[in-house]
Amino acid sequence: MAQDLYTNPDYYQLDDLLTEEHKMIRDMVRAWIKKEVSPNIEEWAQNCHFPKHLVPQMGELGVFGPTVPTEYGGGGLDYISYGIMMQEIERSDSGMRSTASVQGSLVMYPIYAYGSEEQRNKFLPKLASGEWLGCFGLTEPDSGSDPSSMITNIKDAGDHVILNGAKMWISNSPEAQVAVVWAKDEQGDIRGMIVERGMEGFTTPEIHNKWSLRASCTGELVFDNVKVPKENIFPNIKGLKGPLGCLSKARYGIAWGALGAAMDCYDSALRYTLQRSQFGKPIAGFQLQQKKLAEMLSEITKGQLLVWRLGVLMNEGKATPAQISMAKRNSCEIALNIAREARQMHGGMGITGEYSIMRHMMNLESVVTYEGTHDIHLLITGMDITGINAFK
Ligand code: TGC
Ligand code: FAD
Repeated sequence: MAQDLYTNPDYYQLDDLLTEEHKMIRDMVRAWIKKEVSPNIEEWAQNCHFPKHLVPQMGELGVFGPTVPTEYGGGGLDYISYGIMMQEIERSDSGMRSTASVQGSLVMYPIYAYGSEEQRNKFLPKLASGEWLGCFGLTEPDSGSDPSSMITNIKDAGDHVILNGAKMWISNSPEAQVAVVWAKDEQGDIRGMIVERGMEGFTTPEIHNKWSLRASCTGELVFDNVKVPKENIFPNIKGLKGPLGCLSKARYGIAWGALGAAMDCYDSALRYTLQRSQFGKPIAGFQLQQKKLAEMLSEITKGQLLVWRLGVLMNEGKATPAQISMAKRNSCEIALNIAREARQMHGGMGITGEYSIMRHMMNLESVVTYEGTHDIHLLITGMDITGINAFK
């Protein structure tokens, strides 16, 4: 097991923009990652093992729902704190960050923002502590980038609804106790609801054979005439803006998180090229390697400034969905490019599990696809600046 020597690149003294509380949160999450995740993550990923024993620890650490008010078990923190947490977690593994961002942004957030007081009290504290794991079902086999085309549906049956359909590619689903599910009602409106494990007709088959996010479990959600009590339906939201509102929170976390993966790749590449000698000197002494390192650090620094500013806008309630899309897309692109360059800079060693690079690279292929693909986010920006919809 290679030692975890990570130190984050901070070329423009971004630390000066952080509060003491932010730095304390970062140091706490980093110490936990170094102790509990780094020594084992490679083996878990190689063996497609989801480390579910870490879920309560993540709850204790406070990474589930950090922006949810403390009265519901959340952290009551700001969005920069949330971003820092996602960055520290994803620098270890995108799958670990997935676990945290699904739980916080896609499960706890909608229960908090759209749920009844009873729903908040019943579900949020157990999700915040990690006693329960949640998942979020929007995507379907024939409905990915265009979620409005979903066919999963509910029919009124008195004090409950009957849910039928299937969701695909759902992070955490095989291990989740609760699922936030989006389905069309008889009027064709998208409604959100909480489906609980154990409800008759509800199953969560696992999806196997992934080359990416191997330490995160992914599955389906299958609903065969599931009776969902009406008290489990979100009373305060209707329409696609419900799930899209959750995605805005999660995409924000990914914008910080994917940069974390990039920072880990850069950190590793810098150390490796200083230590590895060929032709009688460290390979970091060759111009081609320096070009790669300088460009990596430039992109990381620009990305860091972008997500920090976005965090300020989030705190002020001023960030737009299109701004979030730009940051998610930018961070994913930077991270993938840096992972690919870093892989080459590690030579043959770059394909092994001795270094985190290849794992990051494979993980990032999912990160650039989920929560809206790279091209979808580009089209969101395109529509925002031109006013013309190029999706349809
Ligand atoms: P459109 O007509 O544009 O919008 C419908 C309504 O929603 C509002 N809206 C948003 N609200 C909040 N946040 C956002 N980001 C929003 N984007 C749009 C919009 O204002 C409108 O409101 P209203 O009041 O007028 O009804 O919808 P459209 O059908 O044209 O679709 C637009 C499009 C393509 C951008 C959208 O559907 C989209 O983002 N597609 C990508 C799908 C996606 O991201 N799926 C993610 C699934 S979950 C996931 O991947 C989890 S992985 C987690 C992990 O493991 O980390
Ligand atoms: P498609 O929508 O079929 O897209 C295929 C290609 O066509 C893409 O390149 C896309 O950009 C392009 N395309 C589509 N429409 C247009 C257009 N109008 N113009 C130009 N190009 C277009 N979903 C959930 O609901 N919950 C989860 O927890 C979740 N977790 C996931 C975990 C993993 C590991 C993965 C891989 C996916 C997960 N997803 C989840 C699903 C994810 O959000 C979708 O995969 C993603 O939204 C893309 O949908 P799709 O795969 O159906 O691709």
